[in-house]
Amino acid sequence: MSDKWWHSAVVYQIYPRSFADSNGDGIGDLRGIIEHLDHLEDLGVDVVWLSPIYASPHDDNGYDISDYQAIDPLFGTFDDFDELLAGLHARGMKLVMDLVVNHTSDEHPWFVESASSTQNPKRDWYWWRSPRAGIAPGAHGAEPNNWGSFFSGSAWKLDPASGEYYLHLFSPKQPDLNWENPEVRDAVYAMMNWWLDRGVDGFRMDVINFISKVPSLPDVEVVPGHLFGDGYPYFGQGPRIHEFLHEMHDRVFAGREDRYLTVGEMPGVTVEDAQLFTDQDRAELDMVFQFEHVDLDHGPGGKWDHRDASVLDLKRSFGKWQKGLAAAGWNSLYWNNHDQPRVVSRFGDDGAARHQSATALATVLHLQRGTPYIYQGEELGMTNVPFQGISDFRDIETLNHYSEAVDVLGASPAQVLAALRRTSRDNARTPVQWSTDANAGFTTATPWIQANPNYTEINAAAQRDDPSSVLAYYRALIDLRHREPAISEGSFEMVLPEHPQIFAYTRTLGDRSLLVLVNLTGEPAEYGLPDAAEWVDARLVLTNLPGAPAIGEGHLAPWQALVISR
Ligand code: TEU
Ligand code: CA
Repeated sequence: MSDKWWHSAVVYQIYPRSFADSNGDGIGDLRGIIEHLDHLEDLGVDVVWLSPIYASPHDDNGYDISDYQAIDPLFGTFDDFDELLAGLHARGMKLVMDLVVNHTSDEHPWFVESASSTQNPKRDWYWWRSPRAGIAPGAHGAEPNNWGSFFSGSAWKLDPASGEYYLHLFSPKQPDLNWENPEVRDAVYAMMNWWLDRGVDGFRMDVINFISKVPSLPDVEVVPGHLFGDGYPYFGQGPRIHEFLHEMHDRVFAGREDRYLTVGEMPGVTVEDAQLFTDQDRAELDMVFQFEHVDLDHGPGGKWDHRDASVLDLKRSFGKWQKGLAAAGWNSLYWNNHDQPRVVSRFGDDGAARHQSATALATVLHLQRGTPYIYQGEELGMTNVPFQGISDFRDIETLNHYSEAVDVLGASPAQVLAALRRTSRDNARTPVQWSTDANAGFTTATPWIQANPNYTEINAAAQRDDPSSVLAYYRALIDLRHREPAISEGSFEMVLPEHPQIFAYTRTLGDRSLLVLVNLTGEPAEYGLPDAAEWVDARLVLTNLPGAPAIGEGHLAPWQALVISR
């Protein structure tokens, strides 16, 4: 495996709407990011992944794009964009844009033309189908197939003018592009090249494993009690997915690939698929976001049906992906993003042991083999939010789930709200907590979504100069990755695989080894190393609990992380 620059890089995800508001409209913007570049440089991250800033009706907070080559005025202008890009590059940081090309907005001119008539030359740029035979258009069951949308309801919307339906795996305002059509692919590649020619450094590709569908769009099994089924077998890793991604690589990145980072967001992808997607010899993608570890606490009923995930569950999942992509391919490493609840509330302890558990979880993730991603506010130990009622939420997925569960399926509002508080994407979307100023220093206006009330304790200003802060610990982890080739290039070996509390592994490169030992529980943990003699002269590299028991004593305090080297 040749050393790629992103092996030692750390990526920071910015969800611009919630990062920093510079013009007092309550919504984050590009100038707000420019005003906080020092925070990113001080943290030491190498790449910024910027969630969509393009023209959008904001039905799904910008993941519904109406012009791929325009900056939405909410976020600013191209002058602001160029200043941000120059500011990042001047600080030695790169900018990766969010590529959302499984679907557009229904207000994109491509869709407006496509929907204007069944004869329009762009009709076949989207998935239009006639109603199911014998059922009146608009009646339940008339949809061309029985797939459900990720945002509740059918994956089809009827266009009364033409009497045909169009496919939307997400919101009705996010019609799926038809990648079978070479004109669609040509237009996407041209747009990607336009952004690369502007100087951006790669793309995070939204649900890119959905772009190849089985063209016959077959029906699926519908679970009793549900109105629609899961079409994933026919749109997840479809028949032409590798062909399309290889073609994209050829048409956009070939000849200059070492400059760029490409990461494909792939819900449901298996490690076997990821081996194919990320094998550099196949010239498809550099890495993927897999979802196995963030689906571990989903019960049989899906994300809103909680089950407790154990430390062993987490170890087995991460261990499988480390092993699966060891020889070829590459892992992305993440706990958080704009779709996931905050990890310290999810797999840690956001109460008394918030600091310890946040830093323990960060240690487990950052020292694995792969490229770590930090989501805005994670470096501060930001937590889930004590949302009171449904009016506190903003996310379309959350609001649609509430109305379907309560209004259609008759579920108890209190039960559904409890599930939303635990799992809603809005937990990740409240303002970054900069200071104890009003609204966490995010805005001088009323923010588009409330700030977490705990900003008075958890904020960047309180941590910036505190060497014992979560922020300082993240800086140390990033610095270690930059300094230690055994972390960026070394092999990974799980240690104590069956220990129910301790997530432990070694990283080895040549005669250099590091041992990472993390107690991922709130109880003390005892352990015995199989090769203890080899670590007797080990040197302490990093710990999240200075003064706690050091290596060789066979026990770890609650949430204690130890990194030692020999
Ligand atoms: O997310 C796709 C995806 O996997 C999410 O629908 C995720 O499964 C869900 O939120 C968790 O239940 C991408 C973007 O990250 C997300 O913000 C968009 O809403 C979605 O695609 C559509 O663009
Ligand atoms: Ca603003």
